Amino acid sequence: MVSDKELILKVVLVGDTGVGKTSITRRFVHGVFVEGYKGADFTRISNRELDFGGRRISLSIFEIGGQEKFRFGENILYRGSDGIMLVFDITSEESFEGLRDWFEQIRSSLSKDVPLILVGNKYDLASLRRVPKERAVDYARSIRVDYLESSAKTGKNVIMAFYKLVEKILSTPKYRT
Ligand code: G3D
Ligand code: MG
Repeated sequence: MVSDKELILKVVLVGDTGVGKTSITRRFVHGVFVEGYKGADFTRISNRELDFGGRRISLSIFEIGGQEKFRFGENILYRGSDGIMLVFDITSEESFEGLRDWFEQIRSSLSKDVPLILVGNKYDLASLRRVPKERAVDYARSIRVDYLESSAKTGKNVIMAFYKLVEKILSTPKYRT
């Protein structure tokens, strides 16, 4: 039976505190950037509907709070995830180094074939860059994921990052039509 039922996908943003998970999500959901918005880095959920090649999709966007990094082994917050956006800040080497622990946690919590994308945020601050693009590209290659640089401030590549992730999710056997 053909159904026009909305497909609900759970996507999760992870990365150290301050990398811009909330700002990326706000940019994507509300189209705005709120300067100097000091939100606590808690786990949050928001939603956005989108049309993907005629398919109605409702994205449940989870931001996993920075403090969750210190939980070792399986983390139930990932349960049911369809895709993961691994975020760091290109002006913070520490946030890039932090990816290792996040990646390990994802691997302990989810099956290996859950789609993942790596995002280097704060591209508008490229003059303060601490993580050379080649380094990020090399890392992305080593974990076999795509790499994008975004700015929640200007909006660059924010929609693209979500679309690329959704595209990857929809190409997995679970969702392929
Ligand atoms: P988090 O949810 O990952 O913890 P936030 O990160 O979204 O709260 O962002 C942390 C800080 O980085 C915020 O600044 C926010 O405005 C800033 N930020 C997020 N994305 C960008 C970006 O693309 N460019 C620039 N220039 N700044 C960004 P404050 O000052 O509130 O700490
Ligand atoms: Mg946050």
